[in-house]
Amino acid sequence: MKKWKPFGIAIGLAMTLVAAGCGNDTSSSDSLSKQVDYTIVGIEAGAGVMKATEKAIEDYHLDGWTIMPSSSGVMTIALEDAIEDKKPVVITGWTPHWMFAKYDLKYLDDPKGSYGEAESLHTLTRQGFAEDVPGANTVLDQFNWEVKDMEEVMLEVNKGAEPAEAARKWVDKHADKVAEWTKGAEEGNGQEVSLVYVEWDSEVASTNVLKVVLDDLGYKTEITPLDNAIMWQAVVQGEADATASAWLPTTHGDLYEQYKDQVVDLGASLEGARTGLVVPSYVDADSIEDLEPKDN
Ligand code: PBE
Repeated sequence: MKKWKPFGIAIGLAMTLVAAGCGNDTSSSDSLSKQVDYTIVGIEAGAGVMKATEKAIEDYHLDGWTIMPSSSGVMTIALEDAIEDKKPVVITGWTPHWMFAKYDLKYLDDPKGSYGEAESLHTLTRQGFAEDVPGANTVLDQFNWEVKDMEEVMLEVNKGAEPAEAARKWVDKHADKVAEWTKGAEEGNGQEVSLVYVEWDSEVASTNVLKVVLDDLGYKTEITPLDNAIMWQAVVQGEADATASAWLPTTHGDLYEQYKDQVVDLGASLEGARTGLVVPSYVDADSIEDLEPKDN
């Protein structure tokens, strides 16, 4: 799967460039909406923020706007390219994310609430996991950190560290916090634990940290990246033990409604998350209401 990633990025990037209006006659005196060619640079098609953006386009009557699906990696490349040229760009963004530490960015206000209120990241397990592997379940249940913790791991990865290395470094540095998660948890004896996630930078961070903590406690943790909908199904069907990648109540609200009786919700591991439309601070817009429909 990894092998094909650069290929995917190249294709996605080509799409980005085409859609970002190469060959389009825009000038800096045009409105922001025209300059970005009425296009929002999105991420993976199955992401909740993509659905929320479709809703925003309806809620704000942004007729003629397109959300370009790509990947989380391609989206950040499009953002970096725009910032280098000081050009406008509108992306689907979320917090926690390293991009807010690296660049000067802002969320566009969302007075109609298309993206919901503050989000929490929940940990879900398959039914029966607590009985089968109680020690690991205790850790997953007690797993709880803050936006700044997750961002610390994400920044390391963005600087080039392997996710596993960045996770190890964070765990070693925050032994007190980790001790709260493992408190009272039975040690493992090589039992396997399978965690599924989506390759969003935030979920790469949480899942790799959980793997280090569970492995240190004697479990043998396998982590597998999947498409969002398939990830939920894997836990529902018991093919995977758990995920820490559920964004609630809005982002994955539809999946939660569909599956809530077939999974065990261990509650939030992180509060104060958020999704929305994000632009560089130099962009002349503060609200989604400042975007204009395409008139033709
Ligand atoms: N995200 C990051 C996900 C949840 C985690 C905001 C890209 C989504 O939109 O589904």
